[in-house]
Amino acid sequence: MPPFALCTRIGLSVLGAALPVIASAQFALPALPYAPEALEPHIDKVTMEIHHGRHHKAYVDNLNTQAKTTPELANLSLEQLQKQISRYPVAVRNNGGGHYNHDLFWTLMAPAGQGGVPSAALTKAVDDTFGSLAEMKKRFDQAALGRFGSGWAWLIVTPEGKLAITSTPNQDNPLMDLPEIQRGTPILGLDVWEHAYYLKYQNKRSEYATQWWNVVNWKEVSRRYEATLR
Ligand code: MN3
Repeated sequence: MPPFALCTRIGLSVLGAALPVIASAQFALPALPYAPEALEPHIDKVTMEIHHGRHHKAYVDNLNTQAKTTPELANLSLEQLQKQISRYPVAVRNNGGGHYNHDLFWTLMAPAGQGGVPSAALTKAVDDTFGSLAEMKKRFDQAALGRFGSGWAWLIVTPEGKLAITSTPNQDNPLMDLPEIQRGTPILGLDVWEHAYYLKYQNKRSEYATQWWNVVNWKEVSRRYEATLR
């Protein structure tokens, strides 16, 4: 669990013991796990500030608005929500997916040089599946570049325990119970919406995807991979 995951839902009961127990928890914007400039020069400070403080915040705010009319949303963890997203309107899919995807994305990056390397277990799985880390990155980049319009590229662990690369449109993700989605547990994801790179890279999504590998947090990716083995 990322260090801030416990803060992603805030119960109203903290407002005072005199209140009756109210079930309406809220979704909350997690703090970035590093300073907004920490990923420079690969991801610039202003992009991070806008991406986190405005785009991600908007998904959270919208989801909280939707939770007012659909109170059961507030009783679901973010992961639970993804896994039953087909029950809800597309606005919940977009904003609930947006919240989950970004909550995950921040943890998958670290300042260059601080993200470590893939663990032995992850390295073996990558080699067994793709032949090499370089080949995995190549196919991942193909998924990122091949996604028309806005969306995400993913490295997932399938229900059979295998690694696979996939991509989703918009704010969909591989946890969602939707027929068009290749399902699995995401352990690495790249946001290829233009808001993630346009200020620094303009239309050059390929250059953004290439530079992004410098700030991948392999410690966290490895941890997430190994969690799927248990
Ligand atoms: Mn984004």
